[in-house]
Amino acid sequence: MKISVLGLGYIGLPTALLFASAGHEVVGVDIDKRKVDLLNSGKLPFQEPGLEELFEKARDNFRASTQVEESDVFLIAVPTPLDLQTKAADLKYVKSAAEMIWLHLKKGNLVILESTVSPRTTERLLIPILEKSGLKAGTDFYVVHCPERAIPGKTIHEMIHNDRIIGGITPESAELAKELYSSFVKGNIYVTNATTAEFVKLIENTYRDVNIALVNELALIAEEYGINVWEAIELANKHPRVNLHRPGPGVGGHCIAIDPWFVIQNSSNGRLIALARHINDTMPNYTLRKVREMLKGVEYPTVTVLGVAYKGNVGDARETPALRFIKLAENEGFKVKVYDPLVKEFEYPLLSLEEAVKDSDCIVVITDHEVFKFLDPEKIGQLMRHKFVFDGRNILDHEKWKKAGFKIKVLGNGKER
Ligand code: SAJ
Repeated sequence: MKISVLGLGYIGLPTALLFASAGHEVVGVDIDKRKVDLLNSGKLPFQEPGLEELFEKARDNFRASTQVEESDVFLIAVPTPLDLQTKAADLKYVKSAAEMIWLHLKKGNLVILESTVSPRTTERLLIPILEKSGLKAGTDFYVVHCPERAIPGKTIHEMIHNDRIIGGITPESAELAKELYSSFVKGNIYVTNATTAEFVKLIENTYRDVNIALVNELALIAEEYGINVWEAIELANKHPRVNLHRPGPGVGGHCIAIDPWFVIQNSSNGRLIALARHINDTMPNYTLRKVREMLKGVEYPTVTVLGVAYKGNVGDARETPALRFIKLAENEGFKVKVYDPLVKEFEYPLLSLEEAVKDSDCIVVITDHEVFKFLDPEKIGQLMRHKFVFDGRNILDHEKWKKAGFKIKVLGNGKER
């Protein structure tokens, strides 16, 4: 098959390379000429475990281009960001991808939408654009929504091994796409209709968001009762049907914090989902409140943020709760310094550990990077002005830090009062 993949981002590029390494002829299309040139010269625009090896394997069957050309299959993997004003999916990239495709559409082609969208987008937005070709969806060409489900940091492994949901506008569309994905997917592939598939993708992330909101709320309640929520969660999870998530200083990334809005954008319901979003969105405010309490009396306080990636062990800072925390802290007159050994690009200067802790009053752990467990509190303490730590993820060895003279607060630990 000749496959054109539109959008060479975190999902589109690995998907294109997986199809290419399975023997298909793949053209990766992106409007960013720099990215296209980079790929054609054998370089990757971003890092992800296993991507380099995959690129090597796929190179003979893969090339990048800024133009769409005739193909058997067109796969759309463009971003669908949240429109902050309407709290709905911004579909401008899906629209422009579809506009590029219909000009080259032929009888028997398959069009796949992988981008995350709100229910009915395939039917109501994508198909009418494709039918500008004069061909009829479901009769002349095939259309499916096949949401990606891979987690950053393990994208390639999960793309191969996770189960997949394919929603066809007709059963034939779904079967055709199923056969195609079978060329590299080792998990089970389940078929349904397009609107259900759109909904399924969204409710997976909504499930996670609502569950995280639950533990975040429990963390606040536990503090009031003088309970350590981490101990309580561990004990509750001994129950065979309970699996509580981990509280934290906020929920970031381009999925969990966004997709719940797409579920409710065209629904008259969704109070719980919206409330969960609000609880998670305001965790950075709560974190700052706790830090302020710790630093009461300290003049012109400086805090050091440990970790600006949106989650542990990745270098991705998109929609990170750290940014909200930093902005709120600056608004209140805090000086903020940032240390994250995994992140390469950020709105604020990324300092060395020594620079970041020098003359600081408090370390605030926002991201649960594994490497933070191995920091040396003795050395760090010698550089700081005051020795306070707020551990928003409960990842540090608190006894070790206390021994080095630090006063520690852990999010959700009410036993510390
Ligand atoms: N988080 C918590 N507590 C937890 C788990 C996560 O505070 O117990 C926070 C993280 O720190 C992070 C955010 O939530 O800020 C999201 O992280 P995540 O690891 O839950 O998810 P993502 O956004 O990296 O990837 C999710 C995955 N979805 C699910 O697990 C249902 C992934 O499988 C999806 O493919 C991806 O969204 C996506 O692209 O939609």
